[in-house]
Amino acid sequence: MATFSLPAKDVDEWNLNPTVTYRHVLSQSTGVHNPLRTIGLCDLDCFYAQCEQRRLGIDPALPIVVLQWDMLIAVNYPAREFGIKRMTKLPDAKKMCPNLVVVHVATYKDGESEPKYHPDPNNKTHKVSLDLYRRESNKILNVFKTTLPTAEIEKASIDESFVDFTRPIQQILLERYPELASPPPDSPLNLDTPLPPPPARLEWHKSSVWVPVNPEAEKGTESSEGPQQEQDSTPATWHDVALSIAAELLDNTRREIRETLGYTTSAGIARNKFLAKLVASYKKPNSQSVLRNAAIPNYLRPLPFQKIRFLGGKLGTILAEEYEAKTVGELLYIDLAEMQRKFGPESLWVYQVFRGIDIGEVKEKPPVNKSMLASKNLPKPIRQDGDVLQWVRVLCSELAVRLLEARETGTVWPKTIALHTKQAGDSASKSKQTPFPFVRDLTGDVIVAAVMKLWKELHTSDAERAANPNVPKMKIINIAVSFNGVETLEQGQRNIAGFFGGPASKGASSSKLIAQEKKSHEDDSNASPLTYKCPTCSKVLSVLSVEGDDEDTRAARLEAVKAEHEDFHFAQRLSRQETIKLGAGSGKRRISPARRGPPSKKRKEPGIESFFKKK
Ligand code: DCP
Ligand code: CA
Ligand code: CA
Repeated sequence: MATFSLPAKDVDEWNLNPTVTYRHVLSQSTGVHNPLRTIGLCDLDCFYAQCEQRRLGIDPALPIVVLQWDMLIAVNYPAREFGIKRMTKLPDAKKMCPNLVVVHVATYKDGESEPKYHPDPNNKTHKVSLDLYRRESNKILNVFKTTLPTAEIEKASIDESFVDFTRPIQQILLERYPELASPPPDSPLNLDTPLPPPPARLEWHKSSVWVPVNPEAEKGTESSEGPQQEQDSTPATWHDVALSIAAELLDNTRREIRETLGYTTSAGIARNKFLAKLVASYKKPNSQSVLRNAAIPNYLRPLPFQKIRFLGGKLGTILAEEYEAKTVGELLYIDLAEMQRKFGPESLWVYQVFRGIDIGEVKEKPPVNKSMLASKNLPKPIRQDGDVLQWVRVLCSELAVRLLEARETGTVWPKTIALHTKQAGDSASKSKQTPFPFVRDLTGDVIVAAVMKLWKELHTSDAERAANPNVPKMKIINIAVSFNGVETLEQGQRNIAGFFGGPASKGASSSKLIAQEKKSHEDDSNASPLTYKCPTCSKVLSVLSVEGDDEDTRAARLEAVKAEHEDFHFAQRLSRQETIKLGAGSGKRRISPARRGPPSKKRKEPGIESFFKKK
C-alpha cells in the first residue's frame, strides 16, 4: 500500500490502516481521532434548476436554466449536454439549445408583499427572492434529520450537508458483529485491545461508485455494479466496513429525498470532511462515490492542486511556480520543514490538504440565536432620503414573509431589528439596531416604520446635508435589514404570540412551509452580520451581500472573506521572504495589498480552509 512519509505527530491522521480497538467501537468520545470516523457530504444536483423544474412540473429530462438578471445561476444536466455552463451568456445558451427553458428567479417589488415570477424583472426595481430554494433546502435537511436520527448533521450551504456517520456506524457494527461488544476477558489491554480481523469478504455497497485503489490497472471498472474484484484485491479493513455501512445509510436518505421530494443528489463518503466534499464530485449527477483509505493516495496524486478550493488563487500560483508543479503528487516530496521555512508556519494546512488530512468536525449549528437578513446591492445607489423607502419596503416584506413562515412551526420572536447600509468606498457597512417592535398587529408597515427611524438615526438628513457642505455626498450601494436573535419561544413565553396579529401577507399565511434560519451570531446583541474583525491586523472586513444571498450562503461568504483575508496575510508574508524567487526580474508576481478584499461574486461556499483546523 502506498504511503507518504510524515512527521510522527501526523501519523495518526494519515495512517491509511490504523488499528481499530474495542474502544473505538464502544466509545462516543473518541472524536476526530476515531479510525472508524466516516463522513458524508451530500449536494443537490443543479439545485435551483431542480427546484424550478419541480415547481413548474417540467419533465426533468428537458434542458432548463435559472436566471438571476442576465446571469445563469443554475444549469440542469440535460442543458449541460448542449455545452451550456454557468458562465455561458444567455443569448449564447439559447443558440446552443433553442428549446432551452429559461426561468428567472422570483423577485420582490415595492408595493407587493410576496415574491412573484415577474415577466420582466429589473435589478433597478426588484429584489431577488430565494425563498423557494430556502424552503426546499429546509425540507431536505429535515429528511436528513429524520432518516439519520443518531448522526451528526451540519448544513454546509443552501444545497449541501455534511453527515458524521460514526455513531450510527458504531451501533450497526455492534448489531451485526455482537462479538465486538466486549474484548476477550483475558486481554490485558482491555478496551484498547485491537479488534479481530474484519470479515474476509465484504459486500461493497453496490449502488455506490467506489473510487479504485489502482485506477491505472482498473480503468473503466469503477462501475455502479460494484468493483468487487478490484476492491477485494486490497483487503477490506474495519474502516471499509464502516464506509459500506455509511454508503447504505446515505443511499437510503438520498432515496427518501428523491422519492418524497423529487430531488436528485450527489454524495461523497470518506474518512473526513475535506475528502468527502472532494469525492462528492467524482461522479455526478445522481451518484454516490466512496473513497476508501487505501484509494486516497492514487486519488489525490493526479489532482491538479489549483482546482482545490482556496488553492485556486495566489497561493496556488506561487506553489505552482515555485515548484513548477501542477498536481498534488508533484508536491508530496516537499517536507513540512521546508514548506514552513519558505511559506511560514501556516503552510501546515497546505501540507495536510495534499495528504487528505482534515480534522474538522461535523457540527450541527445551534438552533438559537438565529438571524434573518434581507439585503440588496443597489445598481442605482441611494443618493438622498427620498430614495430609501422603496427599498426598505421591499426588504421588510421579504423578512415579514420569512418570519411568518418560521412562525408556522412555533412562535418565533426576533429580539432586535437592524438596518445596515454601505457607502461606496467604505470597507464596512454602518449598522444601527433597535428592539423589535412589540405590537399587537404586526404588519409590514410597523417594521418599515421602525427601520425608517433607524435610517434617520444613521444618516444625516437631506436638509442638514444641503446646509453643510462638509458632509460627504451620500452614495449607498448596499442596504440590508436584519432580524436578530430570532428565537422560538418556550411554552411559558407563548402569550407573547398574542402580540402578533394577522399575517402580513396572504401568500405567506397560506404557505405550509417552514423557514428556519441557520445563521447564528456569536453576539446577536450588537454584532453586525456583515462584518468581521481580523485578529491579526484589526481590519474590519465587510461581507458584501451579493444580491439574493440567504444566511447560509452569507455565512459561507463570511468564511470565504476570512479565508481570503488570511490568504492575504499569508501571501504578504510570502512576498517579503527572500527565499521565494519572484519570476525573472519582474515584480508582477508580488502580491499587491490593493488586490486583496472580499470576493464579491465568488462561489458561495466555504473556502477549503474551513475544512481545516489550523494547529
Ligand atoms: N448558486 C448561485 N451562484 C453561484 C453558484 C451557485 O446562485 N455562483 C446557486 C445556484 C445553484 C446553487 O447555488 O443551483 C447550488 O450551487 P452549486 O455550486 O452546488 O451548483 P448546482 O447545484 O447548481 O450544480 P451541481 O450539480 O454542479 O452541484
Ligand atoms: Ca449542488
Ligand atoms: Ca453546492
